[in-house]
Amino acid sequence: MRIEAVELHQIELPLKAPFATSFGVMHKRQLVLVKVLAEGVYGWGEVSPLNDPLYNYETPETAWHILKDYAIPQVLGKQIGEPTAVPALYREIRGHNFAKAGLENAVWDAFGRAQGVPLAKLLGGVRDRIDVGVSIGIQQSSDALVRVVDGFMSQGYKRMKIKIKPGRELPDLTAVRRAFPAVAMMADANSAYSLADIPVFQALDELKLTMYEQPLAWDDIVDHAKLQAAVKTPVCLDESVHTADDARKALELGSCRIINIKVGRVGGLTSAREIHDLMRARGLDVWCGGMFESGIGRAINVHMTTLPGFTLPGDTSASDRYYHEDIVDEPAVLNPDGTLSVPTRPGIGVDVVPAMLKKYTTRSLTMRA
Ligand code: OSB
Ligand code: MG
Repeated sequence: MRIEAVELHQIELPLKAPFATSFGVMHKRQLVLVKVLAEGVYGWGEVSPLNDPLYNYETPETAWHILKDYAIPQVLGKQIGEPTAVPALYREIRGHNFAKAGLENAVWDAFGRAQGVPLAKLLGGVRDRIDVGVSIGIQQSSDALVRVVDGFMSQGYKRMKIKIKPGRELPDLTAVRRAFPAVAMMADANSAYSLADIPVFQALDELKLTMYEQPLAWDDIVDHAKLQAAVKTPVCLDESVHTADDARKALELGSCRIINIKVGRVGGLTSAREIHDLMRARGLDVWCGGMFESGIGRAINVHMTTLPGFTLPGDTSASDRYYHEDIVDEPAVLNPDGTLSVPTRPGIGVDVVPAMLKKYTTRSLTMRA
């Protein structure tokens, strides 16, 4: 298919509740939606770095620049045989994976719509519902955290991911474990620790967490190997894996036993599936991370999670966990059994509601071949 035009729409969605991590508090979510137009069909993608360069170096502003001035010009007017051919069109651009993912994933959606096939099927997915967990920010107190966990458990969420920071991890996680002896729970440190904290993680080993997510530096895989050798709980990498080659090196070093795949961080669905394939070939678990996506990004995550190697619940919570209203029809709703149903219509299976897009858009751009 020939790419005739690409639109960018930056939106800002108010979050229902501020979200606190070891790197700060977020109140509003800025996202860039990408729409490709090609031979009578269209496709949507989403660019989802944090508003500020605190998770990786990207922001909505850097993504806008990279897309407008470099990536989109390489794609406009090109004849594309399959979506996996998109990354090669801009392979000279180093990094900026969230920006690239928004564009590539929009092409995947367009192919699904053109062929009348759901994205899950195009990718090789095997499920029609996926297990979901919830990522919980740092709360005022351990008691408050226990109440929040209780609320999400009664909604049906299958796994509690708790953000930790130095000094709060033992009291917080111990309180949750005492209150809920059997709940599946894990901790995400977002790089707040160093090797000097090995004794802290050895103490946490007693709490039977399913994993420690990105405990050490955001660009490290060497120290993580030392930590993994010293603890029983599996280490999961998030921030420091961007390609299948990064994943291979991390496994060779013994830096992790699990990978959180975020389609944006790894540059799009082609790369995400490569990492999935590599981990699956070695019998290791992956799961789908989240970036507070809108209904577009969430739908893409849900389709990706249908691949057979996504064996653990993802951070693909329902729309109402984040937002009062979403920009898509139909927003993702949690089933009582703690799953999300995979959309069955062609492509990503959801559509942007024009009135919602208008309400939340802060800037737009159209580029034509
Ligand atoms: O580290 O997984 C993370 C959100 C933004 C940036 C980084 C992370 C997160 C989350 C929330 O944990 C995931 C979600 O619910 O979308
Ligand atoms: Mg994380």
